[in-house]
Amino acid sequence: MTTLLLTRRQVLATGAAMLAGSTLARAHDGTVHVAIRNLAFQPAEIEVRAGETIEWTNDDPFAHTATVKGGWEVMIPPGKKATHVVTAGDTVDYYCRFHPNMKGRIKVVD
Ligand SMILES: [Cu+2]
Repeated sequence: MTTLLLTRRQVLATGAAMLAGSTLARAHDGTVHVAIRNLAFQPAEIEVRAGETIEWTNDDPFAHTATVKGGWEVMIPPGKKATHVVTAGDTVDYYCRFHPNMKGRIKVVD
């Protein structure tokens, strides 16, 4: 029983650490970098300010997109980079049109 509780706490602590790590991709030069590798946005969640640029680098050998349903879309060819300038209303979830399991989130902060 005690062992089980400890295990649960350890699992919760690990999850919290992973969440904290996901928001560490803050920009210092006005550009936030997101890598695309093995069908995943890395990091999947980023925080940006309005006016900053998100730059995706596609390290996979096939095309991806960053697509916001009902909003904008950026095409990222294999081996290339593509950018999007963040606007104030851009707190959005996005995905890849070709691989809908690829998901990312952009949070605009002040
Ligand atoms: Cu894709």
